[in-house]
Order: sequence, then C-alpha cells, then structure tokens
Amino acid sequence: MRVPNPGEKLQERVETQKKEPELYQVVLLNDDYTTMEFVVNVLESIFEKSPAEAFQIMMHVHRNGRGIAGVYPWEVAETKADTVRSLATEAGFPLRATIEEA
Ligand code: TYC
Repeated sequence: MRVPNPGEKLQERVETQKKEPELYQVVLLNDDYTTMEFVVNVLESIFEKSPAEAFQIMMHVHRNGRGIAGVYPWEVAETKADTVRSLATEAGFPLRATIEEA
C-alpha cells in the first residue's frame, strides 16, 4: 500500500460498480399456430390480467409480432416465462416467451 506524504490527502477511490437491472419484461412472440384463446388464457392465469386486458395484449402481439405480458424481478420473470413455455409445449403450441431488461 502507498503511504501518503505528510499533509497529502489520501484520494478516495470511488468504485463504479455496474448494477444488474432490477426489472425484466416477459415478452410474448406471435406465431401462426397458437390459438388466440390459449394466449388469452396464459395472460389471465400466469400474468393475472383481466379478460379484457388479456385480449388486448394478445391482439397487440398478434398484430405487432410481440408484446409485454408483464414486468417483474428476474426470478419471477424467469419462472413465468418457463411456465408459458411448458404449458405451450404440453398443449402442442409453438408459443414463445422471452425475457428482456425493462
Ligand atoms: N397469431 C395467432 C393466431 O392468429 C394468435 C397469437 C397471438 C399467437 C399472440 C401467439 O403470442 C401470440 N392464431
């Protein structure tokens, strides 16, 4: 360690640490095969949307190719996206869900 000369102030070194983002979006992607009803059900059951909001989000994804199902801390977002994937696989639909920094 460097010893400061008498009278010399030790310069405080501020570490600039990059923080992980706090919140993540679960993004649903459109496809031609998953039924509208299935996507609405997913939005209601996994993302706790009202029937009207679920329908709106589903139609947004259908028209625009992608849309945000919800915004959560990383663990929650990951779990919800996993649940979407396994429900879709079980039902034989190719519905995809991804996670992005919010
Ligand atoms: N495009 C699908 C259809 O016409 C509906 C759909 C909406 C699929 C949203 C996926 O994330 C999705 N049946």
